[in-house]
Amino acid sequence: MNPLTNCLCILVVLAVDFNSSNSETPAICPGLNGRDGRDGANGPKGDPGVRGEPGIPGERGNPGPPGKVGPKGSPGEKGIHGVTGPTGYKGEKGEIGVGLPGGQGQKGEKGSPDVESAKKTAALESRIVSLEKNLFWIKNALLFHGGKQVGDKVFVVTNGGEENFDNAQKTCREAGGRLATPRNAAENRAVEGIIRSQGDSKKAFLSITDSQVEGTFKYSTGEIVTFTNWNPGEPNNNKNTEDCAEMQSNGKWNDIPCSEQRLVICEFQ
Ligand code: FUC
Ligand code: CA
Repeated sequence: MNPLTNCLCILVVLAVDFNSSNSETPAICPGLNGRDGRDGANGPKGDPGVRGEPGIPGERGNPGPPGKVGPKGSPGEKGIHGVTGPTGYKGEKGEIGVGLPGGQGQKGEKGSPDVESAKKTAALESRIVSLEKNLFWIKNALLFHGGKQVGDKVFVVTNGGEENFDNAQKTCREAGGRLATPRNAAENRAVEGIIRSQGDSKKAFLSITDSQVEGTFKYSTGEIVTFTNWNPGEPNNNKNTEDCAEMQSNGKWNDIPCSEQRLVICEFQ
């Protein structure tokens, strides 16, 4: 049957079916297709397929979040020694040390008399230079501390304490000097200046007494004094008790009892 014929048959069937409840198929048309049959039972499992070709690799994904900090690694091997740095600045000069005297050197060989004496002379000269240096700074220290120099004599007052004549004399002798003995106007002025530096009412003993012969004043060396600067009317041996001499802050002298307490000014020469 061609499609047109078949279509007409369907129309006819539909028309007949529409006017009659009889579902019997008229003989003039071929029957309609039946309903689909039920699904058949599952077939047997197929053979495994052939492994396909590997696909094309996908695009690289975004980097993931940073991972946790890992445990501390063990120390690495010691590196190679670095390049030596530049030399540092020179340090400040240190304080003068106090060395112990060195041991005695070995005895030298005997030289000729000329060589021996030249060596001795050189050694002595070296010692003189050293002594002169010491003398220079010792004198400077004394002058710095209120001492006064006249020629090669230096006058120095003790710590300001006052003593009787015997003790004052002892103090100066123990220091390697003697009580002040001004032998001229310049030396007198030097002692006067030191007394004034201690106060206008201060007075100091001089190394001059008339203990041996009343009225005859002598230095501690036993010589009779050749220079004096007595106050008018002095020495008067007041109350017959005055055998020692003092200098007042005006530079003038007066005789007083040796038991009095006075400043101690020593001279070193
Ligand atoms: C004068 C001095 C004495 C004493 C007396 C207070 O007579 O001559 O030495 O200083 O004053
Ligand atoms: Ca007197």
